[in-house]
Amino acid sequence: MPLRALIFDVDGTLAQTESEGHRLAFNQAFREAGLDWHWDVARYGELLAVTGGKERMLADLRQRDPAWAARWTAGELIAHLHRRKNEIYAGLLSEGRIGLRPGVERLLREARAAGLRLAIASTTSPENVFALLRTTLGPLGPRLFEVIGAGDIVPHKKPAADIYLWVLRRLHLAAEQCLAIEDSAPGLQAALGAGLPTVITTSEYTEGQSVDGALAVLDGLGMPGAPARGTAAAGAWHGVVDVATLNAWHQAPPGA
Ligand code: XBP
Ligand code: MG
Repeated sequence: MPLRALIFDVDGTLAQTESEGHRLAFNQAFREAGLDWHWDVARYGELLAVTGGKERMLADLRQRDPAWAARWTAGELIAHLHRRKNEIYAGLLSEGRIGLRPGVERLLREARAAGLRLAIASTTSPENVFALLRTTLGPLGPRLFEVIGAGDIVPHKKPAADIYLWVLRRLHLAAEQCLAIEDSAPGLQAALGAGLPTVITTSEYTEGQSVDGALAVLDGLGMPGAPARGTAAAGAWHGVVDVATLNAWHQAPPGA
């Protein structure tokens, strides 16, 4: 089946948003609320195993203080912290502190020119996705994507396949007509669970994660003069991931 659409993950894939974006915003929200919580880079890396900001805070609190976490006011606090964290995160984006990863804008442009449809499947809150697309691609950035699936619109976040299945339904496409681009093991599990062939571009926190089953595992999408490196099937691969490359991997998956 010909490739018709690319479905992008957001955090880690479109941009390195976690350590200098979400993490900083969480810590500022904690401080403003008078809490002595602080997530350093290493602790945040561990906590990324829990997808979703609200879920991540609750998991951390459950580990540190299960009695506190069980109180009904914990839910209220977490909802407040999450709202504030997203406001702070939007502020960091509007200061231009986070850009798209190299090769992302190139591939989006090439994909549009080739008539491929574009979509987003993310665990993060919709307002964060829209803010990132606007600050990096301009006010109409979100409109490049025909379907944007994000946050709590599905009952189960990645690694569940729900968000990808939601996006596929709205695209009216079969999984075999699409290709997912992800950066993490939970993201890959979600995409594969929906039947999607998937390319991994590892990010600041996900290098070395177990990503068996991906079409290719690369350190990025690459740019002319700065190729991506990694593996496709069992073999080493380097180059610039363009529409022709994705079509070739999609039609004849490496190692098939
Ligand atoms: C990454 C995530 C998110 C963000 C924070 O999602 O796990 O939880 O860290 O987002 P993805 P919220 O890679 O699927 O885009 O605080 O808005 O939940
Ligand atoms: Mg991700």
